[in-house]
Amino acid sequence: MIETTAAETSGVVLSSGPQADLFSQIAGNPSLSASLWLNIALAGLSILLFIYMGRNIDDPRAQLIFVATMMVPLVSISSYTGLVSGLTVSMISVPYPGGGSEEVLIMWGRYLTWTLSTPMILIALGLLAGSNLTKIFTAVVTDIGMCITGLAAAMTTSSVLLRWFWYVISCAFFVAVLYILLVEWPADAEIAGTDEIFSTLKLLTVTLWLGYPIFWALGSEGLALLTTTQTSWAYSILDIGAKYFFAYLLLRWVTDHEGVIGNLASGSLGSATPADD
Ligand code: RET
Repeated sequence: MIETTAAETSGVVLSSGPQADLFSQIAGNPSLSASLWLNIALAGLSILLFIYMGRNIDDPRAQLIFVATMMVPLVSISSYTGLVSGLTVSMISVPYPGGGSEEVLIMWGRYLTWTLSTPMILIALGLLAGSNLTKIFTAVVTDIGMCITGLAAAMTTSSVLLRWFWYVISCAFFVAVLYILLVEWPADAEIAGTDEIFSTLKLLTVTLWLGYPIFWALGSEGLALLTTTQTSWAYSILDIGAKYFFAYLLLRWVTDHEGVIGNLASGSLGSATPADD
């Protein structure tokens, strides 16, 4: 028998099954939905704005920064589309430290897509700082380690201890990323002559990125002091700053200072050479 649902008559064709149930659960919670749709809208606007801002960039290193930065809203719009559609979320029985467990909606797609978006942010920052390839590689692989083990933490249901052990492993990877951001790249950026913009972006990045593990611990994946909707809003707001605002500041600077980036490239990707070297 073919049933006609409200969604079908309104133009959204729904099938039945677990994914459709998750879709309905999200769509039926206006605040949760808004936390996701807001990011889809902002990612879309950012993509259009950034294409416009980058239209005249000629220098290859500046273009590379531009491409890496453009990927951030592109991954984000895909990520949030996965979440609203019910594709990358699941009901998971989360064990809590106090004992007992609860069936909660886990947005695991976030951790998966951070694996693609956060390396782009780091590549852009590393290129801006005039970093060498070794440091960029190290930042990227430790960051991917952080995201994948964060995904493992969110998805482990067998043991509360192992769930938090994954969390600790993820934090250890994060420490390596923070070290490069706070110690290695500021020194490179000073030599490269990009230290002013680098220190602004470093401060923004480090402050906002620290919010993610904090909200993971407080949210429905961790101690459940926050509801799923509150956790989702926390990540969505952090994302707005860490992705679109970050990318806007970076691209605005790159378009205004293409020459500085161009001089950096006169060495190679491997060296942080002074602008007039
Ligand atoms: C998790 C939980 C486990 C411990 C740590 C985490 C860190 C996540 C971070 C995410 C940053 C995401 C950004 C996304 C933009 O697209 C995985 C939450 C350390 C730092 C900036």
